[in-house]
Amino acid sequence: MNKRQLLTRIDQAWQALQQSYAGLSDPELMEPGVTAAWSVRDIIAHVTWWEEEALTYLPVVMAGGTPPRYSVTHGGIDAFNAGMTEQRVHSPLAEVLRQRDDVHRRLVALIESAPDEHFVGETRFRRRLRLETYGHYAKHTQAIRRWREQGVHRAGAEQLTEGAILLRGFAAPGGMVLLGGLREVVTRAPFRHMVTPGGFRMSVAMTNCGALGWVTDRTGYRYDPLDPETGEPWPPMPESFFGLALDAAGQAGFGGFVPDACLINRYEPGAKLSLHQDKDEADFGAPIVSVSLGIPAVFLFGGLNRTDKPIRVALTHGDVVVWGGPARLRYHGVMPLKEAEHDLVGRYRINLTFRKAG
Ligand code: MD3
Ligand code: FE
Repeated sequence: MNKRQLLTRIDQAWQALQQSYAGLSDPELMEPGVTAAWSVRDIIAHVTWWEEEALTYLPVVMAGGTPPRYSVTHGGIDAFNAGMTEQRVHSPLAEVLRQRDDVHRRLVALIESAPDEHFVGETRFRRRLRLETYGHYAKHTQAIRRWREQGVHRAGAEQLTEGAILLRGFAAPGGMVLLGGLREVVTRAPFRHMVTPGGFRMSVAMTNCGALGWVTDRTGYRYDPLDPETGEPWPPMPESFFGLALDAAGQAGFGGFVPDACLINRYEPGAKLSLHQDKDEADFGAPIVSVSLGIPAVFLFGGLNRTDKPIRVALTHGDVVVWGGPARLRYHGVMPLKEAEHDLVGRYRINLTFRKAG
């Protein structure tokens, strides 16, 4: 395993850990009892504490020195862990989360800058890194998953399946601002009915904003920096769109999500979207954030095979779903819309999907 592979492994273990508590509310993150008396917040603080330990001593190891044993510095591992919990117990959640990101970023930077010699074979550097960081993320990930499966109730956030987090009404307070942004986008890139490679006109009207736009025509599907109707770049993503996508992804545990594409779908009653996978994007590690506005729809959420029986989820104005991790490549679609009318949006359903396409 070279440095790149090691960084990938660390990142995967790290993302899995973030996923395990995605969608939990602040009070839920503070609930004791996940691992013994520890809350998710305590577990995060614990992991961060160990990463800080690695940050302190890995440079010593790299310089050829021998870091002190835990028994010397902290009276043994159990005492170390207990002392950590004691110290962090009063730090506010926001502070713990800030530290989590800050320390982890510094750890990754340290590994990136470490000379290659430390990655050849089972070096002291590698051993110490594994024991103090990624080697024990999985244990905590599993503990949090098990705790959640035991049926915790969350207000507002609902896990549909692993990796699919429904934030009911999340976008509703900003609905009018979003629709203002949409108006600006469609004056420059109007809704149009695209044609599939098979020659069918889609019942859903589409447009895009952001650096890349999803398009389909007789030649196939692709992301394109230019709107084929105008030859111009797609309109920029309105700030309200971008901010919402980041907030929702953050709520669902995808802190670093930076979308470069927003596909906008417009459904009239009767319009539908057949079961499909979203796989034209470059990086399936990034989630997709979808925002529903206007009249309600029944969303179909299937499995990894087209023939897997989908579950049905009613999505209505303001609902946001974040699809990541194991849910990212599931088949999904939208049932034909029923006739309805919405106060702000009229006889339409608008769906924004934010993606990292390039
Ligand atoms: C599940 N749009 O534009 S958004 C699409 O409501 C699309 O307009 C639907 O599917 C709509 O491609 C659904 C929800 C969605 C988007 C991407 C997903 C669900 C997903 C990717 C993987 C799994
Ligand atoms: Fe899709």
